[in-house]
Amino acid sequence: MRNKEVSEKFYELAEIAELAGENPFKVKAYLEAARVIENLTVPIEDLAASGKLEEVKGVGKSIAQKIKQYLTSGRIDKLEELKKQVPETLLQMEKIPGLGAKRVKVLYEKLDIRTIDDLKRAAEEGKIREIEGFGEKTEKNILEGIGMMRDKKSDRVSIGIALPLAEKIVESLRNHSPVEKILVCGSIRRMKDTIGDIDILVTSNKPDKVMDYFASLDVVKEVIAKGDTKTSIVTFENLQVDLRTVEPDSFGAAIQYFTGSKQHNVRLREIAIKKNLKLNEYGLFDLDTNRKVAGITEESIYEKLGLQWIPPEMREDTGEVELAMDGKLPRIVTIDDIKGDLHVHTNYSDGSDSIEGIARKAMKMRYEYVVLADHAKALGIAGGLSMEKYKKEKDEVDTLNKLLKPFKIFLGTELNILANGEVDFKQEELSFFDLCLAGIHTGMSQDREQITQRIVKALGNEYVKIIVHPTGRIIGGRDEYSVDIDAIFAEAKKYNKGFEINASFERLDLNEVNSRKATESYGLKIEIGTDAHSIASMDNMRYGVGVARRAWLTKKDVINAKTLKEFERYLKS
Ligand code: DGT
Ligand code: CA
Ligand code: CA
Repeated sequence: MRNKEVSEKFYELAEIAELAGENPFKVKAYLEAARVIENLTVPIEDLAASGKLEEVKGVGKSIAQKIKQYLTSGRIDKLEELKKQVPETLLQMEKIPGLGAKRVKVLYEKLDIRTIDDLKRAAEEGKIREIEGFGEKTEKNILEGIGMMRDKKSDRVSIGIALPLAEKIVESLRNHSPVEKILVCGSIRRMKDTIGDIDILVTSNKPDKVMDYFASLDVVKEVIAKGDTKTSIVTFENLQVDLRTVEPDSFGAAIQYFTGSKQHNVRLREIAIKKNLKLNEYGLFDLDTNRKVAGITEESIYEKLGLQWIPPEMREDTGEVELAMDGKLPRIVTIDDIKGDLHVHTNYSDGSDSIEGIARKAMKMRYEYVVLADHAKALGIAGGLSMEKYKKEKDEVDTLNKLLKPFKIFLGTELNILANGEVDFKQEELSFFDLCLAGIHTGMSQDREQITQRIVKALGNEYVKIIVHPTGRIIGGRDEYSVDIDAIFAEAKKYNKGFEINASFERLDLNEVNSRKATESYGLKIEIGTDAHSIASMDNMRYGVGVARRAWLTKKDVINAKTLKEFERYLKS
């Protein structure tokens, strides 16, 4: 049921519409719709599917259209349009305890308060209490609210939050400031699963212009430091972003240095010393003459150190330097090697998109196949399917496959590993599916022995081929459940079963350590699946591939790097 989610969108729409100065009747209508949807007792997606939205009180033609758009595409055009009209700083202000859209709008109109800094100053100067309807108490609350917002300690965030943000900043700088070269370095370039801060390097002949523009970006909550070569800001997500300008003839050395990791860089400097060279962020220098021997490109630095160029994802000093010295780096898997997504949810269960939409997206991503893996019946809250529903789904798959050839849709299922290690369906029913994935969705607080035994039992089921999100962690949400990973890997080896790197950026599970262990120590195969519940989330594949690359996986370790032919053979095995 997606009522809550849709309702929240309409609350957001109402707030933004108010800030944007939309007609008050419209604002009221959005608010009313949000409340009605929140209190509906039937799933709104069912009403939409049966064309009954407009029968709901408070839902007229235009609101119904917006609901439908949101349910199918995950966005509301009107909302996106309004967002462009309202400065991001106002939207953020509105989240301060004690302030709502109405008040933010008044502050903006009466005192020209546009940012949290403006607000703080006005409150400190006692200007806010003078506005009608505000008073001294409100002013005090606002100051406290700002304090609370700023004190919120920023933890590491998922790469799925940090990377798109970094890309947005890079695009703005590219389009609106005089940058020449620009690259995101640090842990993002290494595709680490969580990110502490964002490091961006640029070259420019007008660095001060670039710095000014950077500090004025609408993602900026606070400028921490602003200098000639480095500016640091904090975004509204509480993420720090460091922007550095470097000289063009040091760019290679600088991106090498600021990509890290620190441990990898330490190793490189040791190698440099042995060769009577010195490596720093400005270049590689001959110790006797102080002459620069490399620095413009990163490749030249590795080359002069006698190393193969090392992919950023491998730069953690876990053996990559030795291999690069011997010219023996593995060819790690790339996003282009991926030929299909084996874990996608459709609107048959709790996904938001149709089979055809998913298939067309997969084709656009140049995949050769996709596996639909809707939830099975035991997961009621996610609209888990009965065998009858899967059969209906299969009919649609068969019809589409005729149309989309040679692209191929497979019908899979995401089974639940129940508390006793059994799954949702009987063995003879499981034979119906092209691919059975299985995962733990409930009973995660069982003890280590119990959880391990559950998975061991599921691995023994001849139809279960892959264990999905094997440790259950949610980044920033939930720790891994307690499980003996070596025991389940050893068991899986007996039957040649696979494990998933769940590419959804809140999960990234298996993580890099366990993925590397599975392949290196146990010779197991890995499936990288997005667990997408919408077409847009199928793009999360790149985060899963990031984990795989950090785990040194090659194409042959990855089940969905198989061509369609090879994959069909795998399904039959
Ligand atoms: P993060 O931000 O915690 O996710 O991780 P990184 O790796 O992005 O770390 P960060 O932002 O502190 O520094 C970026 C890179 O700069 C780091 O990977 C290597 C380089 N770096 C920073 N500080 C040092 C240092 O003291 N020594 C060396 N060798 N390199 C450093
Ligand atoms: Ca960083
Ligand atoms: Ca940094």
